[in-house]
Amino acid sequence: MKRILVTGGAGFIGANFVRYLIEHSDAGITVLDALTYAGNLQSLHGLDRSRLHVVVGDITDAPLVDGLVADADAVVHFAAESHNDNSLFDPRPFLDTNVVGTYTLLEAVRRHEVRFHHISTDEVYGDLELDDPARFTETTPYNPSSPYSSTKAASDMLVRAWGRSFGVRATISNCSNNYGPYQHVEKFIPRQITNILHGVRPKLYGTGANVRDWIHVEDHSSAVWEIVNRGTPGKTYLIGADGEKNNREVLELILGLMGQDAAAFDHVTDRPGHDLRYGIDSTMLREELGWSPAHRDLAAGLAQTIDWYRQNPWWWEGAKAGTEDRYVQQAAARGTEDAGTAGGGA
Ligand code: NAD
Ligand code: TDX
Repeated sequence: MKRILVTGGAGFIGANFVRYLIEHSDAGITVLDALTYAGNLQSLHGLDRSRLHVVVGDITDAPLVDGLVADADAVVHFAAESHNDNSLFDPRPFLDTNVVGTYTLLEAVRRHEVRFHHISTDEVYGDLELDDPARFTETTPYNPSSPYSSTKAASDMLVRAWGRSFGVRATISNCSNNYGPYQHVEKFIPRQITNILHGVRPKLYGTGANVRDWIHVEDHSSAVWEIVNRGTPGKTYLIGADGEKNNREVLELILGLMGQDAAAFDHVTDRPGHDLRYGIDSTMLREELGWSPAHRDLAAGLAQTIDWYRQNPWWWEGAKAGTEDRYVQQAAARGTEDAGTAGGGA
């Protein structure tokens, strides 16, 4: 493939994917990113600009999208509003970007007959009981819980319909929770690491029994690249690395790795509608495309991630105080005052 259009390439996973492509392919890359609060061009620092072209713009801008898609051999679509807590506070941007934005891209790839890969989430399947032996598979019925996950589910349905009705050559991947460098400080792992670096006690929602299935972002990138190259249009692939752990265990690991007491955190009011457990069965991807994750040790991956945040405060410090202020505002709007750290702490 000569030119890949990566939407959301200045976000956490998109930027890591661009870095992966620079290293593991010879494709030219065009990034289309609106640089919302979650986008950061610094996440692409140091990359070979002869292979990377960045366009600042919105995926709902149909004429802009049409021109960029016309020049691409494939589109890999990461751009989204991605944070559940924000979707509970103000759902509208989630509908605009995740639903209308995906529709806008689908119409363009349909017109220009360009291969499309849609990045989605395991959250479309709802949640599992803690003791359920089952995990999500490609045939699990959709049952999203939050405004965020329902807009991702809607976008998946659009992709399937554009494949069946208009012959768009599209694949979908639904991945579990990613961690690694360049993740916004609003998300669980970087929020707690940067709180500890600021001398602020981490915040655990509810009891912390909720389980997430963690995958290193590099493994997500390698899986997506396999699917883009060798996946079967019309198919959905689940991406996961058998990394289930509850939030309390993850937080205790982080505290231990950062030399803190395992109990040095605060329980705060739970997220409304908080999904209990996600778990991915990625057998199909592994058997059909021979993919497997390179990072299998969460403690080692967390140690590397902690080190990255320690070494790169220039990348995250600018977003920290505003993010914590947003948590305070969201808690106040719900009448629960304990979820944020006003002013980012210090
Ligand atoms: P992110 O919030 O870090 O990045 C999203 C990027 O999209 C930002 O750079 C932002 O500026 C851009 N963007 C937002 N609205 C846009 C618009 N209207 N037009 C153009 N660009 C826009 O998100 P992320 O964590 O990197 O997630 C990327 C994708 O992966 C999303 O589709 C998300 O649903 C999916 N996903 C994320 C995870 C996870 O653990 N983070 C897991 C599974 C799937
Ligand atoms: O301060 C916190 N304390 C806490 O206990 C935060 C921010 C989160 N949590 C909990 C909520 C979740 O159970 O940690 C878990 C992970 O939270 P997030 O990082 O907000 O991720 P999650 O809601 O699980 O969604 C993520 O994975 C799936 C991504 O943000 C989504 O984009 C992706 O689709």
